[in-house]
Amino acid sequence: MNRKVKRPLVGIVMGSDSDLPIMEEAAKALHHFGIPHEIRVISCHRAPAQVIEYARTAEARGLKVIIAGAGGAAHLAGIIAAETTLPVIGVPIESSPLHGIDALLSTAQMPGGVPVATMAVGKAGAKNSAIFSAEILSIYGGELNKKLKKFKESLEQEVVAKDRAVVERFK
Ligand code: RP5
Repeated sequence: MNRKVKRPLVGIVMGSDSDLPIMEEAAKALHHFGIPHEIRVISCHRAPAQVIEYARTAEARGLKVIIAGAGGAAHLAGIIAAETTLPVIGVPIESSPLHGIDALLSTAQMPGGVPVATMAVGKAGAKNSAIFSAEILSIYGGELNKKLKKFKESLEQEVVAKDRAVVERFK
């Protein structure tokens, strides 16, 4: 699927363009699964009205999942979750002197009633946010579900290949 011609199903948002090298991992994984997506920079601290507008219009625009990556006092995912009933996945980013522990806690510690599914800090979290989106979108089966199963098998095959290489090297 080409995200330029298909209506986006997943929205990737980030607090700053400095987050892009991390959040590109999410875009790459969505591309791998053929999931149409959009990418936006919308800061909840520097442009809060835009964040609220984005969250309030997301469902009507056809989005099914929103991925929000931010660093520091990372409130982006939380504010979006406050303004939509779509599932929101938060990716904490290690951009401050506290190396992401601040973003992790502020993304994860949401008050009861406003969930944010919090991923790992950094690139692994960004990649997992896309895989988790694919899992949400594939709950009723179909092609995407088959792709996910193939992906899981490929993870095992990679480890098996690495194991063989290490065994061979230390024979
Ligand atoms: C957060 O502040 C952003 O998500 C980013 O991780 C961090 C630094 O932003 P810049 O100062 O690089 O724009 O809001």
